[in-house]
Amino acid sequence: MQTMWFDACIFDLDGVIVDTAKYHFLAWKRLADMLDIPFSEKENEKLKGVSRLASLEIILELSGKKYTDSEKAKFAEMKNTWYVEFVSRMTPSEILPGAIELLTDLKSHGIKTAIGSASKNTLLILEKIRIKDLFDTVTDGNMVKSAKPDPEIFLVTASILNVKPEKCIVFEDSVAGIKAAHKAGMYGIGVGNKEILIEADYVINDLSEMSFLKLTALKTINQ
Ligand code: B16
Ligand code: MG
Repeated sequence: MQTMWFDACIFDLDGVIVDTAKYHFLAWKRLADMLDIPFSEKENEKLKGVSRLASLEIILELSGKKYTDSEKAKFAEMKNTWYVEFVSRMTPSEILPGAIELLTDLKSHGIKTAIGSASKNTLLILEKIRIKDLFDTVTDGNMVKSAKPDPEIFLVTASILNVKPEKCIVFEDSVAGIKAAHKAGMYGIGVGNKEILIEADYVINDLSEMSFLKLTALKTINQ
């Protein structure tokens, strides 16, 4: 059998498989409005791929005020309750273009697939969109201590899959996620805007632009 330069593909969830970023934004915006903090889509970009508490810190910094840890915990819980209300109404129709086709293609060629998401709501989302069977493993924010751009989430995923980091490809929509992939020693494909994902090794608009065959041609290895 031909040796591939990659053995596994790790997919971020929010912004790659589903567009939950819009629900995160609506829930954070509600909190920001409640606290009189100016918050727009532009500031929201910085929250992509970042953990819940780190996202809250970024928003609270915009207020210039200090909050206690118990206030912060309460705000994070409020935001999550609103977010979960949106997510609970999700259906498989919200799976982004090309996701099912690419996952099926990869599996038919023996490539391992995984989710590597910072979200603690990953399992709920996967259940709602009924796609979990297409992944060999799911690693989420409940399983790691450090959030992206720390590489922990991707290194844990690679270790569960029993694949070397250098043989993993990460699909990410966030700057923090591409940094995390690189720190893990993995190839990082940006999904989204080229001007934002400048550090990515390659950028696509969505997963419908990628296939097993295209991936094999992306990088040649000297061995
Ligand atoms: P939760 P990903 C990330 O998911 C989101 O991009 C980020 O905006 C969110 O704050 C984070 O999950 C935590 O989500 O509050 O549901 O635990 O992009 O890594 O799939
Ligand atoms: Mg994401």
